[in-house]
Amino acid sequence: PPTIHLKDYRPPEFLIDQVDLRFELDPDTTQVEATLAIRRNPAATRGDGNLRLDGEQLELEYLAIDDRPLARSEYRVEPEALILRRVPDRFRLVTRVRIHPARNTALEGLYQSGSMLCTQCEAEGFRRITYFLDRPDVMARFSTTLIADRDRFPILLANGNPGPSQDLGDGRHLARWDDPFPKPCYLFALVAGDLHQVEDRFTTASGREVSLRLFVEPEHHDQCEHAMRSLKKAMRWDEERYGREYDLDVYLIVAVSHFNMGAMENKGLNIFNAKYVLARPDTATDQDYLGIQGVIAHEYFHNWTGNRITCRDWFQLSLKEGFTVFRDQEFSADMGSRDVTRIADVRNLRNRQFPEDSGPLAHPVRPDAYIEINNFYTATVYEKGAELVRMLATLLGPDAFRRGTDLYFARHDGQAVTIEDFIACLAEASGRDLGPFLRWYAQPGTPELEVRDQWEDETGTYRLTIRQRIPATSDRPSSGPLPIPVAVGLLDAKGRDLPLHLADEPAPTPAGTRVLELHTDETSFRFVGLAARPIPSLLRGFSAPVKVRYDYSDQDLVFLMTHDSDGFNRWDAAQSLAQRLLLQGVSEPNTPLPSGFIDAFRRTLTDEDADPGLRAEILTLPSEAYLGDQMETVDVEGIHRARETLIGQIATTLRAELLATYRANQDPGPYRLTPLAIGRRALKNLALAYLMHTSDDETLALCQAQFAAHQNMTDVMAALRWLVEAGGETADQALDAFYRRWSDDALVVDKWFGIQALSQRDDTLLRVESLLDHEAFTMTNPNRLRSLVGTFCLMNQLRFHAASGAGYVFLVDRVLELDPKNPQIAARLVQALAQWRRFDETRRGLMRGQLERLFHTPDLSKDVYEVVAKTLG
Ligand code: BAL
Ligand code: ZN
Repeated sequence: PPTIHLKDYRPPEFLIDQVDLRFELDPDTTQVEATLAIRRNPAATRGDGNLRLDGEQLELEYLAIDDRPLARSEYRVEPEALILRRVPDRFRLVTRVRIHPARNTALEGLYQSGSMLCTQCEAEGFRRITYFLDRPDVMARFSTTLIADRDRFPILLANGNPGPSQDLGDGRHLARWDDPFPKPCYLFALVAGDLHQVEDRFTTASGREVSLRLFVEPEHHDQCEHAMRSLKKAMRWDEERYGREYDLDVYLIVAVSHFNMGAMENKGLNIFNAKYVLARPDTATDQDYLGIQGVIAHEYFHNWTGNRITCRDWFQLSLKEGFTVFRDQEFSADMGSRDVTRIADVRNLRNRQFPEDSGPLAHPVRPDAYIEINNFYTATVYEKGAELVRMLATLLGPDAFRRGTDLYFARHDGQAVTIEDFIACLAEASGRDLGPFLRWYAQPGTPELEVRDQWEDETGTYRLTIRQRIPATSDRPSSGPLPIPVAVGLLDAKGRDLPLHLADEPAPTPAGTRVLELHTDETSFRFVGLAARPIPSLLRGFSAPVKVRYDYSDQDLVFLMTHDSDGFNRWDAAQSLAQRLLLQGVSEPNTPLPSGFIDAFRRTLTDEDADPGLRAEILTLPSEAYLGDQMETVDVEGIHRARETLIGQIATTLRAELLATYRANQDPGPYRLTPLAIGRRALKNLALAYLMHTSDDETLALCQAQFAAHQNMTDVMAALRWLVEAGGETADQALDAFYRRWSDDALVVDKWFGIQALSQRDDTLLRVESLLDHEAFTMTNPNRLRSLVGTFCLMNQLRFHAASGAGYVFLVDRVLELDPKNPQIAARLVQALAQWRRFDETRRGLMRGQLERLFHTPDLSKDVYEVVAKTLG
């Protein structure tokens, strides 16, 4: 398959100003008539006079230019295109095609989910609906007419504002929608179904009344409140933080059961994976609630960062995704605990993006080549992209950053633009030269900062020297030094922040954090006026997506973990120390713990003054996969053993404190979603996890009681997790009871599959294999597939990487089964093998064998082919 390159970008030769779509909807065969007002683009160079429209799996029935049906000699149909010969400079094209939603298992274009019909067009799904210039820099006004059976599809939705509707008298009805805002076709959407509607209202800052409507399958009518509340908060926040108002009369969200991604920001009609809409305290965990709040906000924020201003081409994907993730992260931080939110975001980055950035699928935040764009909806484009925008915000400061985004919205509204356009607005508004910052968008790999320091007692001077090192990637020279904001604080022996006085400045800045800027390979900062050698707190709040190397002693880390005023760095110090101990434990299993470690754990556990959510994070050990990523060669069993040993030591030594913490954080009251309530549940369940490590009768009874009490899904899942891990009859009984209770709620059943796939028991693969035959398992629902197969292969390092290689065979069997049906999800699963070179020789060989088995399969999708080819290298 061909590779598409950024350097080959050319403006479109033709533009489309107006699109009128008419759908006669039916799951088996839907007829789509498109009327396109097309004209030559004056800004583009003239080609051969032909017009090539994208189209896949379309059955062409009718084709006319300016009302004149075309003769066979005037056009050609190819598998992925319709080519019109010698078209006029301006004309009206009418096409009519037939498509088959019920047969669409790829879930791109128009497809059936349960009894409803819905669409997913990003990135290139619109070409499966009608012939079109399916590229984001072609922006058109759309009107959509939907015709369908009134009983089966009483609700008919599309983008924009509702227009007239009509009963057609033959059992069918018609609805019309008009979107006044020009948009690329990837933002097109329609939904038809028999859905329950929840309605609310929002008055924008300028007094515009907006009707907010959430549509769900009828049985979920009582799981919508949280999503609606989150939407209203997000709308207000975007007005206050970015001056962005909503612009249509209605804002629609539809929850669907079959969805490849999390959600989709279609103009005025967001389509969501039901997982990111539905919640009730007894069905959804705290993490689900927070995920919904974040994704609802994310899709809403896209209305400005993505829709009103979109991407010129798909290489610019991070223009909308990086910025929008940054916006949703900040929203979540404002709604909850800022430290805990930041920790979760950074953990996610380190667990998912760092490995990606050092492996065979590494790519810059703005990739320069792809085979299948669906493979680039990655942690790098999204989460590292968000870190880049965060650094820009840090470098500019809040006022200049806001001036810059205001300028961006004013200047580029209604346009399809590039990352340079965005950076230019920030540069202009701040007066800063951000040219070098663009290197961040072109440079793959995680930079490292080597930090050295020097103390001069006689002058009270402390010097920090920071060298940046950009990892070499095989095919790319380093692009030069990166601008890096490094937030630091200096602590005195009591743990207080010191005033920071740089030698070349007239006066110190007040005690606290300040941002040092790196612009060259190596930079020194001289702090003066200090009474004693300080302890540095580096990269506070994770001010840049880098790895810091500084030679902290164990005692320094214990000190920072218990004293740093920066909550994020307290966590990070604990992580560094735990990582050090665990990796030592892998190579030398009987090394005693450093003095003060358990004590620091105890103090954190019992520190009633600190945020319980933050305490829970500090006391959570790094995951096995993360530890693996820190090793030259991943020692699967060694890591597991070391981690279990440390958990055991903590659980045994601190048993009394853990029990007391568990009891003190029980909350018999109604479920609340405050940061404090969430934090207390997290701390209690962390204590339970440690206690269940020994699973004696007392803790087993606690765990069973928590499971049976069914206070809320957070507590139930925490208990079930450890009951399953304990195994035996209690595990089976709990799993049976859970399934019986929830077999009608698909999202809860997903949890049931997931928890079994996550188990570290040695029969997990056998269990997962037998669950493939369970009545509730299906490969055709992406959530279900991810919950069982995805969880096992991507989140269970110990069992997926069993030395026998059985996990690898299992994975590739599933990928081969799935690829012809849903290549997008198949390609995601293959990524479980991306790190194959990092394992021992035996596992390497086994993984390579399975990758080659895939590679030699005929008719592989572009999606899977690209991942496999790059992974094999
Ligand atoms: N645009 C794809 C889904 C999302 O990032 O919101
Ligand atoms: Zn997005």
